[in-house]
Amino acid sequence: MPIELPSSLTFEALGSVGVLRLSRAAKRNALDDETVNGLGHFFRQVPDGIGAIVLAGDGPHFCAGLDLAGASATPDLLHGILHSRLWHRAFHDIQFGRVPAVCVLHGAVVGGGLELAAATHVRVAEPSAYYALPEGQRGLFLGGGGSVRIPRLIGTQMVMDMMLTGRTLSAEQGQTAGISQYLTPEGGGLAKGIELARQIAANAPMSNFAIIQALPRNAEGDPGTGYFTEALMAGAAETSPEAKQRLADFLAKKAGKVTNT
Ligand code: 1HE
Repeated sequence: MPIELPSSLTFEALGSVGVLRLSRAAKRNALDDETVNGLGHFFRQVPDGIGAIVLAGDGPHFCAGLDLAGASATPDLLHGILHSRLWHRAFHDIQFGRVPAVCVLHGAVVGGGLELAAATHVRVAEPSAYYALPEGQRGLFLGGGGSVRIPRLIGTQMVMDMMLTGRTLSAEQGQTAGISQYLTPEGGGLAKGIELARQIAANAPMSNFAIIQALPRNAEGDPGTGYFTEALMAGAAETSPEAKQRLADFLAKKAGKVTNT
């Protein structure tokens, strides 16, 4: 059944990979409530047969962050808090969804756009990508989970610097800081994102589930609970029929080796 999406989001299935695009280029893919809700809705209902998602942006920029037109109309404190919680729900469903997401970054990746990218699992950047958190300049604060996720990527001091001084990071600096894991030539981001998503989709689904659900929780939680959860996930993965087949293939010399590419 086709997923109903707002006009600001476009979905295309490419075999085992789904490509979801922010498609509100005229407003630089600024995130209004409809788009944020649409993102959550999509990641809760990733179609069967899709093993990984590529998230990209139409037009000259990945995402200009929060739609400032909508934000300027927030009537009171409670609505402001609830608005942030709406983002939290949607981005939680990206980070802890059924399948991993690869994000392709180009142009402005700012404010809520960087928060969105931080909720995905692998980030690919083109040289035009640049990163900023202009919340301080706009009289705002992070509201899409960025104060939790972005320091874990690049460190609290760097986030503080970006927010206090309005510092912008280039694609190269973002790569060094840990925002992106891959840097491609200009225009090569989508192809790289799809290539990575295909590799991810070829993994056993139980392994991918454990990687996106258990790994970050174990890395950030208390070690005792982490080791216990790890054991549960390891057992679940190891005893899955898919693992049995893959291990048998390796032992029968029918599976690929790990090579130094
Ligand atoms: C927007 C937005 C937006 C563009 N909300 N409408 N985010 C920001 O502070 C970033 C604000 N935007 C910019 O700095 C620039 O627009 C860009 C660097 C992203 C792009 O520049 P450019 O020259 O390519 O485009 P533009 O001409 O500035 O914008 C094109 C249109 O998009 C224009 O509307 P138009 O009707 O005049 O054509 C812009 O008004 C509109 N537009 N960005 C609304 N953000 C959960 S909390 C998160 C808090 C934050 O994200 S704070 C950071 C907000």
